Amino acid sequence: MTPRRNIALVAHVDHGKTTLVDSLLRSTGTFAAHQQLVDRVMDSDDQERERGITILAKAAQITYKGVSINLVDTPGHADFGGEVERALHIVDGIVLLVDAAEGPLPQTRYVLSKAMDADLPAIVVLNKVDRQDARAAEVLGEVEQLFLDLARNDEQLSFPVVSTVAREGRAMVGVGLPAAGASLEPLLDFMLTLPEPKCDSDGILRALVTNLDASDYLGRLGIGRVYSGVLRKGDSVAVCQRPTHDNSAPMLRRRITALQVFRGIGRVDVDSVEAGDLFVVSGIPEIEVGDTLTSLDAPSPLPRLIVDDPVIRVSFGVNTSPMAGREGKYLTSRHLRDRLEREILGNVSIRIAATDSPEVIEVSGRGELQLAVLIENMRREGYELQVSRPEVVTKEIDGHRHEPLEEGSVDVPDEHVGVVTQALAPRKGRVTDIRPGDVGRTLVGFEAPSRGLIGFRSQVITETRGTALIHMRLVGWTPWVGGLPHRSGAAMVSDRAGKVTAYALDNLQLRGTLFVSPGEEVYEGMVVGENSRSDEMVVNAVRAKEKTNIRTHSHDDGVKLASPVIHTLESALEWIADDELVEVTPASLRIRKRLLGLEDRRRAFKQAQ
Ligand SMILES: Nc1nc2c(ncn2[C@@H]2O[C@H](COP(=O)(O)OP(=O)(O)OP(=O)(O)O)[C@@H](O)[C@H]2O)c(=O)[nH]1
Ligand SMILES: [Mg+2]
Repeated sequence: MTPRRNIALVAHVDHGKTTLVDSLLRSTGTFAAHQQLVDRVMDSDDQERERGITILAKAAQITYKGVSINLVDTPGHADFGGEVERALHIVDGIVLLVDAAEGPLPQTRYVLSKAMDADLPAIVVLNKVDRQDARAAEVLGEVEQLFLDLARNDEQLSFPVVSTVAREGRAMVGVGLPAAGASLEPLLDFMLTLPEPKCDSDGILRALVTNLDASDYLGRLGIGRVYSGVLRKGDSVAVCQRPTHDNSAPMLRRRITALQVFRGIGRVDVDSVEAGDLFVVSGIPEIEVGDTLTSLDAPSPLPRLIVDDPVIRVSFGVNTSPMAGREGKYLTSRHLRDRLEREILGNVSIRIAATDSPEVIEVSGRGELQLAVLIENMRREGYELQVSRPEVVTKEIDGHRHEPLEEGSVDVPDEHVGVVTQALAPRKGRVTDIRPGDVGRTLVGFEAPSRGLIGFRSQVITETRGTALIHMRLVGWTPWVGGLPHRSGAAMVSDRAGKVTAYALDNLQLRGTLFVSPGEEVYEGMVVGENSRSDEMVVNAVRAKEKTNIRTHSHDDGVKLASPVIHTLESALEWIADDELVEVTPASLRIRKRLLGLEDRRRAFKQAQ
């Protein structure tokens, strides 16, 4: 049997995990010298490439000194923390990357504590030692302190340290700047000192599913690790499923029709996967994360892996705006439903549910960013839809309604501490800790209900002019905190269809902030801006200047318009109220009232009274 290692790369966002995987692939000759390799090859999804972040954990395989190493690249963004937790179940050690300038940040602590819980040994990589502001020796001190805080036993306190320039594939043992001609061998050699997978190829088959994927040809795929025995193509196995109300150990009998392992950045078909290796299995449409594949004769499931429940939900509806169908290809409820059903095939943390209306589907997930990524994917694929304001999922605990609670930290320049504390107060947030960070910066720790934190990130980023580093994650449930303030102004709503004129906007801009520009087409019930006051304002945004006398220049003379607020998908979803929707099409984002006609809104308002 080939000796092997399973290793996860974990770190705070942007500390260089995916870049290091590139260099490991190159330096082990996984790519032929002539092969062109894009940067961050593991970030294969379009949005991963554009946003520059990893969203899904993915595995690649390299061979070094005769040892086959599965590398699991994980996301550093907190919305995708569940991906990291599940990845830790299939590895036997971790590479903890820390940016040599930034030092350990909140997600560094989070992933390290999870690794320590699982008793996984670590290699510490001080990455980006080439940065002008690198302070590797100091950062190592901070990392040591972090280990002291989190270690469950003394063994966990000793770990090898490597300094790297991941981007250039250079490494050296200890702290310093690797020489110009250095390679990644020092790091690879330490990887071989991480433990071999503990496994028993002779035992009863037990294979845990820790992730899902989907393929156009093969349907739903289950990804995971064989803990004991051998998983064989063609064999029939027991699939141990999630317990239900009336069955504490539900089980299916299924045949393994196709089996793969990771090879380089791809996957290859195999006839069997031995204990200790990672597998990709197809042909079991019911497969879920947490399931064990085991022997039919003597089923022996592994402890079930719990997937965190979604905490935020929105509704996806058929686009009913007067402009529906102009830009998209897929418009019907059938299209939406099929697309969402395909999504949950391979996406563990998204759930969907039917609603009273066949035109509307409820979609829930782990965070705003996660849902935004899904919506963005759909519009790029040619879908049109309308989306409601995100709301949190609540839960009854001891007869009381609870809502999700998050803890977080904001790293800001000293002069902006007030921005953070003032943004938290109305959101029912509580500052838990204020301490000095890097020179001239402060770390503000806080706790707040998730509901209050919708929009917090964009507010703080804007008000600190992009200088804040924000990190939040779910920690549990808190009793419902009651009403929370939303935006300060109400909607400015167009009362008719037409093309926006500069002349009309010139007047309207005195009353609030505008979302549209001259020439843009609007419809009745479309939101064109935010009124400075808190009552809805119905306006004519298409009014043309009366032609009392003839002018020499054609444009609305001398009108000076402030530039409009251009909403992103995320900011539009945060901004809207319950009686509003965001209309999403491949080319446009518009905000609208649910009820487009003024009379309809008046009637609904009266009925609600
Ligand atoms: N100066 C310098 N920059 C680096 C180095 N390694 C990576 N980077 C840069 O750091 C940025 C983030 O790198 P990624 O590899 O995407 O980081 P990541 O940890 O995978 O990020 P997430 O997956 O989103 O958590 C990129 O712009 C890299 O080019 C390095 O050794 N030196
Ligand atoms: Mg990455």
